[in-house]
Amino acid sequence: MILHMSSIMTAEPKVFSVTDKNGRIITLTLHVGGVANLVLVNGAIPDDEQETLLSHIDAGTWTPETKKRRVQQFGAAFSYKTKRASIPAPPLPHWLDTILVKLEKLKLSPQGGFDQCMINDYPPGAGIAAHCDSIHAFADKIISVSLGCPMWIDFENIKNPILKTRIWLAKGDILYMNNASRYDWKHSIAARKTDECPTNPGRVYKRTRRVSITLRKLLSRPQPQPQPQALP
Ligand SMILES: O=C(O)CCC(=O)C(=O)O
Repeated sequence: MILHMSSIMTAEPKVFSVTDKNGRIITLTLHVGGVANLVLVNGAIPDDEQETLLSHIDAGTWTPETKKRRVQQFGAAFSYKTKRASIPAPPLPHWLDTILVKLEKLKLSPQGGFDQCMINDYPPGAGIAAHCDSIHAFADKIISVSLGCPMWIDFENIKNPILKTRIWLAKGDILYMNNASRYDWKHSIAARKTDECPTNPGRVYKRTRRVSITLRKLLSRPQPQPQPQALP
């Protein structure tokens, strides 16, 4: 019998460790939170690299996405209205290379590499509604890099919404959604000002700013816009 991976709704987490070039131990959890094929890479981005990334991001131009959340897009701009990434956007900036190289080494890149990036800026109280990234715009394999304030990300199974779980995203963590975790589950971040502490559930702490970098592979590249004809 051939069992398609996406038919596995939940799976037992498995933990692996690798050492990076600076001797830091990075922990990878497969099927994190019981979500099949979801991978969490703890501490993937060291503090100094996080600061460099944030300074590049803060030198960029933001577009409001909701009342609170703002975004920067590269490669192509995704529209939540059309569910397509067909709007031309600047190419992926070179300062993303440190992440892209890391993802290649960890074997978390799609064939041909990532070519679309959305940076989300979450001020305290902002979240993102439950969604499964558009299957019309993006291929399998989606990355979210967390910078700034740690937060819970919620997962809910689309076919069986009773299956829910939450995963703690600390700064410098990378979350990798592929196969079942990309297609069969919605993910969201609750819009609220405080979060429950993961190690001490009785305690809450105030949220501060979180920034995430989402990397995806486009199903098709935006067509160049026709140039206006010069008047005779
Ligand atoms: O902020 C995150 O980690 C998730 C972002 C996300 O879901 C998206 O960009 O579609």
